Amino acid sequence: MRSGIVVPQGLIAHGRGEAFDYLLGEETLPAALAATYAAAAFLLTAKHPVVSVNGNAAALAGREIVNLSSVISAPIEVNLFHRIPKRERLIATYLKGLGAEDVLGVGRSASSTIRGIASSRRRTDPRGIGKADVVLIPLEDGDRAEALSRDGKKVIAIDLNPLSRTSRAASVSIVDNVIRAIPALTDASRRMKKMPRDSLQRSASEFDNQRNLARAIQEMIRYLRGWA
Ligand code: PTJ
Repeated sequence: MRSGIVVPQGLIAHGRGEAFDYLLGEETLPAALAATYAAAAFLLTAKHPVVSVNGNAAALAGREIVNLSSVISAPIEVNLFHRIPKRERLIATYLKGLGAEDVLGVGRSASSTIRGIASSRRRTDPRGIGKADVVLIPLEDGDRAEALSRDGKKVIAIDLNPLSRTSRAASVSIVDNVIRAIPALTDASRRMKKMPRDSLQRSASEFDNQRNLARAIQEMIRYLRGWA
């Protein structure tokens, strides 16, 4: 936050996430793993997959995001709620320093818009989220997930809160901490790359996000019962 990557509000977002992480024992539960495989299937069969990054995601898992983007051959796009040109450039430079080849969405390159969003997050890069069919959004609030879905894009969310609007609106919600979820998604993608395309498409289409979210909540309840 002091270097300007994360905004002060991001610390509150982080705390919200940590509270939920305690409710699942700070580990990856089976529902999150099932969602991770479905997410890998969506990303590997996408025509234009994109990884969207905000300040929190960059600070928590910048290196892991760069690795994932290279394994799934998807560009990274900076998309900020608190959009300030200097901050966009700072995050892009930070990610490039971690090995990202190109980072989209910076400055004037974010010239297309997502309908139905009031915040600056509506601005997207036509080479990235603008033309994407699958968008990975680690850690953010709900309006954009809903708008992207309305635009016909498949949204993969990573959100520790299974009740959030983002989790509810996404096609695949990984209820886990980004610091565990992104390396797990990278591993799954690396292994699943070898699978035939039709079997990946089947895995993607058979995934039922609402049912898997219910399973994540049940897993939290089971974990808490162990304490009660
Ligand atoms: O960098 P900017 O300008 O785009 O600002 C982004 C923030 C994070 C400030 C903004 O998107 C925000 O306020 O988000 P919310 O509404 O707090 O939503 C964040 C969601 O991420 C919540 O549902 C949290 O439970 C969840 N979350 C927080 N930390 C983690 C997390 N999910 C996964 N892993 C985490 N480490």
